[in-house]
Amino acid sequence: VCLDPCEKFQCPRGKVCEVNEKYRPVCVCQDPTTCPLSTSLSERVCGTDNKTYDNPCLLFTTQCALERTKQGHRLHLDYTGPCRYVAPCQDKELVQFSRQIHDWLKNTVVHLYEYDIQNPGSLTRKHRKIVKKIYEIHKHLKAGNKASHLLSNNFEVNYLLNVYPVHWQFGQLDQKPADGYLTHSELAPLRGLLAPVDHCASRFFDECDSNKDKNISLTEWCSCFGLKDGDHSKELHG
Ligand SMILES: [Ca+2]
Ligand SMILES: [Ca+2]
Repeated sequence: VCLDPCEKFQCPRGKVCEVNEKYRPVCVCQDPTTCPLSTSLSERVCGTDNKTYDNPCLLFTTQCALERTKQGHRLHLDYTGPCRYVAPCQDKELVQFSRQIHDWLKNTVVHLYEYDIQNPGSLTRKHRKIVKKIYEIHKHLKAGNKASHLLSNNFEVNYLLNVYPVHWQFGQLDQKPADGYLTHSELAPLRGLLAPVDHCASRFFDECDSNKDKNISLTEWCSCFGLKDGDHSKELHG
């Protein structure tokens, strides 16, 4: 009895394994009619084409059928749930959205330090040292003190308060692979979190890729948050 070559062969979503004439496993587009019938509305997802699909299987089989076309290249899962009417995001709102996300990242870094106090070892030593500094500057600022005396210069204060959180988030997302670029799937967790709650999220992430090569570089990412080259081209030492 021969082993089925497809038995341990994994295909990406939207594709199924087939045995070809050389008895080798190959991935081919899955027939959409073989997708499980959705009995629950909760399986619906919204694609980046702003169409609602009854379940992720239908979206991924459509994506496969459109593969190598411009349309298919742009089709991804945008968020779970049916597509909502999204009011166009105005320029002013986009700037405000970027500020809000920036503030949220800054707060996240402060909370990281608080979390690490409760759960020691969650941060690396180098990371904790920086996060602790940020935490302390925040405490001083809250108390109405000027923070700049804590550090040698304003570049350092600006780096820690404004730039580091943006770099940190980039590093958190840039994992598969960690190559200095964010792909659509690396961004998906953040996009999926923000897109359903803010109508500027999609525009923000799309425009972040300013050279339209489908990847977001660290420089592009930083300029999305209004950071200038001079703010982040230097790394902090010590
Ligand atoms: Ca990457
Ligand atoms: Ca790019």
